[in-house]
Amino acid sequence: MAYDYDTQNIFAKILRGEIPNDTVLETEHSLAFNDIQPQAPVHVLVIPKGAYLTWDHFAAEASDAELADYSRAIQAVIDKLAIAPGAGGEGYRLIVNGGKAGIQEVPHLHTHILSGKVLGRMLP
Ligand code: DGP
Repeated sequence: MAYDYDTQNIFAKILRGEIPNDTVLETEHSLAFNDIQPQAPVHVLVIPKGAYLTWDHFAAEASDAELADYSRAIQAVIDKLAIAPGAGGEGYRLIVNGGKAGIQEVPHLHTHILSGKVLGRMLP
């Protein structure tokens, strides 16, 4: 499978420190920061530090360490913000858009974590 990763995408620039970000949490292989156009009171993006275009690219080529780190980083944000129902929070939604049909705007894998309001139904 060929994955055409663009090293000039905005999240690659954030990872290189070329543009600033509002960091929520950083791990060895992942970075979480606040979305610049929040769609909810909590809107955090979690990205792998590796050059992965989409979820399928990441799942195919990331190491076990990167895969584990990424899922744990997402959970670490959920824990840090205390949004999990099990932790007394209001709940949350995770979204990963992939490619054209998924309306992925930034071509570097990212998971949206949304919370802080009732989000409404969103399956098409
Ligand atoms: P998506 O449609 O899934 O590719 O969402 C891209 C998200 O990235 C969107 O919610 C806005 C956010 N975003 C775009 N540019 C920047 C940026 O420069 N900084 C931050 N923090 N977020 C950005």
